[in-house]
Amino acid sequence: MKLYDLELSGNCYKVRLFCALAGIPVTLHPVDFMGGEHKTAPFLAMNPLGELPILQDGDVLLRDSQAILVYLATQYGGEAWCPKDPAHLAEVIAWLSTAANNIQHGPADARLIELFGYPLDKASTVAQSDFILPVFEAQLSRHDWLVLNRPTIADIANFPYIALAHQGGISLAAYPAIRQWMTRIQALPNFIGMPAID
Ligand SMILES: N[C@@H](CCC(=O)N[C@@H](CS)C(=O)NCC(=O)O)C(=O)O
Repeated sequence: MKLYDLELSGNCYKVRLFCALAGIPVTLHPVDFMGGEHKTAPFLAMNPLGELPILQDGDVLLRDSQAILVYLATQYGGEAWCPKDPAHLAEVIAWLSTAANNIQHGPADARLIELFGYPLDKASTVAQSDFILPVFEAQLSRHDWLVLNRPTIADIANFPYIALAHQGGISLAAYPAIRQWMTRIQALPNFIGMPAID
């Protein structure tokens, strides 16, 4: 199994992290992102959106970190990381959607501005963070994990860009339950970090 990867990408990291936690062997294929390799014809043939990560597992070729987590968890993880019953599965998907929307357009985009100079609207990323982080804080004040009473791909999908929020100038000081949840994730067996996440 091959992951087309970028070390500094939180979206790639969530796949690397999940593979480590679930014990799924994966070969990393680092992509020359700054050189625009992900926008070349062979890459656009794999992902017309021109984005990383991309996962190749035999004949299966997948884009989007959330979709990749669903595939890996259901193909290789049984029900441990992704419940099958419809109500809980839908809850997981709601949090995956939150990762791709609110967290992406909040702390993740704030980091893109501060770290990589992307021409995005900083005020909008701060407003989005101010909206969504209290939602996480409320949920995690009542529960150790986002869904069910155990870690699932819902936690893994949201963790990276919340843990990297400081790089976008978004403080987690007002969110003690989020910080405790991050500590719980970092204590999971076989946890791996990335630059700026120990
Ligand atoms: N929803 C996608 C977003 C992927 C994404 O935006 N990836 C970034 C790297 S973190 C990328 O490749 N961006 C392309 C670019 O900025 O040109 C996912 O979760 O995988």
